[in-house]
Amino acid sequence: MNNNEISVLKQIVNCDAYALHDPHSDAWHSMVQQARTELRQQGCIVLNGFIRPQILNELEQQGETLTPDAYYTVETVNAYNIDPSQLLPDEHPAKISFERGNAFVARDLIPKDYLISVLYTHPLFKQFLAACFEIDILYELRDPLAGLCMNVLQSEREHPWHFDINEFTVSLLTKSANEGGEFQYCPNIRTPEQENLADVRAVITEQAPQHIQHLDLKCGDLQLFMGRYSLHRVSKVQGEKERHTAIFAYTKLPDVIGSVERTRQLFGRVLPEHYAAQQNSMRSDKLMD
Ligand SMILES: O=C(O)CCC(=O)C(=O)O
Ligand SMILES: [Fe+2]
Repeated sequence: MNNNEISVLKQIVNCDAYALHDPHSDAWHSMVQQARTELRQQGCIVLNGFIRPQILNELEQQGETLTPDAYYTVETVNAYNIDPSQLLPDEHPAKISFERGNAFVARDLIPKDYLISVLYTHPLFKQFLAACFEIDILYELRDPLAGLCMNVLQSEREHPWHFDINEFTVSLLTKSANEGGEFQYCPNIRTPEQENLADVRAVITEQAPQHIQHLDLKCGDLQLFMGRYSLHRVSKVQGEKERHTAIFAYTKLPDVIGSVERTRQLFGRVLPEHYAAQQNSMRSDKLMD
């Protein structure tokens, strides 16, 4: 690692608290150990104050310049993002639909010198995350639109209960709502082998608050999350202020590109790379979505 890369990292990350710049240090190893333990138990860890407080304003402002370019649409979805008209029993939780009102700014609209782009591609950031997730190497998506996105929730919009397609996600709150916009999740409510439909149904019909954890995220907190197994949502944003998160998606395998259908849903457009990759599949489990 050259000194320039280390100094770039130190301008963004609070390296006094999180020693990402020094993977050989005891501090780095104990941080990773703690993250692994919490991820195994809870499927989630929050690194409070991960970003240097001096640049939080810049981080928020950069996000604000991007949001006019987000793809705004309100979609009817279910927790699995599958077609609910397929043959499913009436009590199946995929029969319950919600309005997904979050908007995404795609990667090709985020300048390469923006803080979130620099962080997403930084080798020391990726090395640290790979270690936390107990993976040898994390790859950026080869998808020109997904991989790095800004997620925008305007007033009265919510990101309803769902599972992610990716096994794990890393996100960073860059602007918080005045009210609402709370991240809520049910740790490991399903496993690669078991859907656990009864509990999922209980949660999304508001019958099982005991399964739900609530996160009080602040701008600059980094969240590591196993979103394929933990049902989660962002509650409705209230008040005028928007909620913005940067979503850093990585995969265990190189060259991952999203499907044509999903790309169109999320970004409202599809590029030649998506059609070319249409045959590729990244599924590694037996789950339905
Ligand atoms: O915006 C967030 O905090 C989480 C977003 C999320 O769950 C997703 O994009 O899949
Ligand atoms: Fe998600």
